[in-house]
Amino acid sequence: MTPNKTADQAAQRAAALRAQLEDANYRYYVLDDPTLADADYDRLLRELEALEAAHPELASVDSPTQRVGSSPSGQFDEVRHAVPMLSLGNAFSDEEVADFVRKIVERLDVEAPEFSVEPKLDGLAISLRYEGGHFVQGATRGDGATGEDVTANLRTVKAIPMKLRGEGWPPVLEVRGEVYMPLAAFKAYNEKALRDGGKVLANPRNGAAGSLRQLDPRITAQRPLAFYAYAVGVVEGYELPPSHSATLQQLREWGFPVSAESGVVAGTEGLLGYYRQMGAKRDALPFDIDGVVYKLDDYAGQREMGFVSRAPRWAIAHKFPAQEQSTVLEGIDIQIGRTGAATPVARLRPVQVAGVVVTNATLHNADQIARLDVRIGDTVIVRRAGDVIPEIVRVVPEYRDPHAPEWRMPEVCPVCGSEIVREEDGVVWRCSGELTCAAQRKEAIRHFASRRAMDIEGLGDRYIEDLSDLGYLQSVADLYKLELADLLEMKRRADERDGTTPETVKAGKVATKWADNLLEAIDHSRNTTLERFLFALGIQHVGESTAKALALWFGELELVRRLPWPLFKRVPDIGGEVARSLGHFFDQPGNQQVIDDLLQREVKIGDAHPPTPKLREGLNLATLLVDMEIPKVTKIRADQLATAFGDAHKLLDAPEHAYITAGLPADSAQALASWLSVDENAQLLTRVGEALAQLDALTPAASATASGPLDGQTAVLTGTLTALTRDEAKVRLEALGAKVAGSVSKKTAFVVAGEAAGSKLDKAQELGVEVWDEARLLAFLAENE
Ligand code: D41
Repeated sequence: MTPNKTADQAAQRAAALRAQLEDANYRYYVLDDPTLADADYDRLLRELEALEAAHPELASVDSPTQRVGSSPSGQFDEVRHAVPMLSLGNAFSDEEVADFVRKIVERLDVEAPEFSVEPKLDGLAISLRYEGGHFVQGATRGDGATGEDVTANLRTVKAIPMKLRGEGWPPVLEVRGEVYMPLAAFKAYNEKALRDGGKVLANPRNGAAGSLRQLDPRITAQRPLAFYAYAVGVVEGYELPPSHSATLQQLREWGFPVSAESGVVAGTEGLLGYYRQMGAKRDALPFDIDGVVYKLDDYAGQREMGFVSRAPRWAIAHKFPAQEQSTVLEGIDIQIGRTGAATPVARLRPVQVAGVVVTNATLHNADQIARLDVRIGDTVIVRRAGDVIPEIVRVVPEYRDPHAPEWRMPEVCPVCGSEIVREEDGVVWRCSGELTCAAQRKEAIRHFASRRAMDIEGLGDRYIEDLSDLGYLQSVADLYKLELADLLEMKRRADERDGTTPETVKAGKVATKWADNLLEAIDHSRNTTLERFLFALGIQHVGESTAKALALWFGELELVRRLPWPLFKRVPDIGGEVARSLGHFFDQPGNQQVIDDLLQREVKIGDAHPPTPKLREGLNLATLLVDMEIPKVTKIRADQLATAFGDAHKLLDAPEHAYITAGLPADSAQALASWLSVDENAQLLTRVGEALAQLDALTPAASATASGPLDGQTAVLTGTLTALTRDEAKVRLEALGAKVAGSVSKKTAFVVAGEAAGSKLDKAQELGVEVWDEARLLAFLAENE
């Protein structure tokens, strides 16, 4: 582009650029099929801007360059709607919809009238006026008769065409529709506002309404607004198609976005089917909707039905249950989780939200409370969407008691009185009481008994509460001490406390039956696996998959409970944080005591096996020195130290200058010496050295000192296994001495073929290699592990 083009050339180029940019908008907003990359759009737009600056005579209000907003106006002028913008009646139930249809059937004498159906967007209704195909004025609905002139703001909404496409449009056309803010844009806008310390939008609806009412169109231009057309107003010099659906199609051709979710259905059944379909889709839509709208499709029928006050008898909105309600925040409780995390929970005056009574809402953490600035006694907006836990969206500041103090995290745990401390990440607060805290103890027991842990059926929250409160459960190990008399006594005291004393023979029998069942379930849980047991202990950061990995790699509890933490890092996917958390847990004498008690009370871990031979691969002083996370001791330095000293004891006994002789640079040598001068660290190194020796003895190198039933045999796994993963099968076969290979040869001892096994199975059959199915594998493992 050169600014000194001739006026003619410039005009031609500007027209071409505008056409290209408008086409890009149309493809993006109407067809939902963008072809121009954002960067290219920007490039063309800048070229057009430069051209218009160099040739002021080319400027035009409907140029794509004007989408950035003109300068602010003092106020909005009034606009009278020549054809009033009607309001819509609401239906909240299937019966009301049936009534609506029945009236039409009766008056028009048709059997199953056809309806145009569309989602009801939660935005702001507007009217757009086009003269000669050019956008000339846009107004809000206002009271339906008079609205506000927001033309300048609407010019910034890229989904609204400034010029109509195609040809043959009416000389005067008013299009009505909804301006809304798509959810992704709303989220992105708020995230940016939070980062920049700006004001966040309360919800997409307010976002749309507030943006259109900005006096400065340049602010509106920053707001990501969109638009859907759903009706026409004044139409001059043109005969519309005979139905609403055909009109929408025509509007689409002229360049207006029309919802892709709109359609035509017949009769009450059709409407209700559409309602349920949209209800199911609601959470997945890229915009908020608060219901659906039904419009009699045939215009002749519409005219015959007419209006009542300002609402058409031929259209109705069928609303979804509201997802937001206001209520009063009566208090903020602190919930203490299994690991002590202190989570604030809002106690609400009960309120119906989307058909469910809500009494609690999550507040996530103290930061969230500060961000929302919620205070006890506030009127708050509660939202419940889909299956998610209800949450507080915002406070209604108008109803705030001016004396309400800011909320603060209590300094001590409401359950045990221990200090509540803030974690390093600054977000999580934790009760420091650990197992002296009854709340943490109860949560620990609940977790221990849960289905995926020890699976004690029938031990509900209520019983955990009562048994703990009455002193029967100090730790999870006490579960295995419970006797029939304890349970009956607990039940009696709980009934007494609650004022329910059903001292009848029948009640006595019911209680005994319940207690018998629970005792049986507890007894049943005694036989467990290492994986479940480790998971059940409720160690911070140790979920099911970590527990499983530990069980597979180390094989037996005695090992796991005694290992120093760096050894845990030998397991793939276990990093420093999880390893330290394991170490910390097993370093607590109280935790070791609980484990002793459990074993003594005959909890049996049935699947002990030697550590996997794979453990040996990384098991040497050098890797462990790296795992210990000693400052400035990198892999190279660790190798040098291991080569020079051979074992942990020698390293511990060596003076600092020996590190230098070993090849360490002065700064590493110094860092190591100062690290080792801390008693705890020296002890850790001693323990690591001992563990190394112990594991060396336990995990003979795969081929050398063989001792498993599959020693010297090579197995191949193929196909899909159902009861265990291939990785798991591999580790377990290796634990029994097998070598697991990737391809079948004459040397293969056996092939384990799961479902849909392919060429490896063919090969095995061809070579006459033994083939095991999954059942045989499981039987073999059960027998030999
Ligand atoms: O999506 C909407 N919010 C929507 C609103 C819609 N899809 N259709 C609508 N149709 C009408 C009539 C039938 C009167 C043309 C409406 C509205 N009205 C409406 N919006 C605000 C008040 C009325």
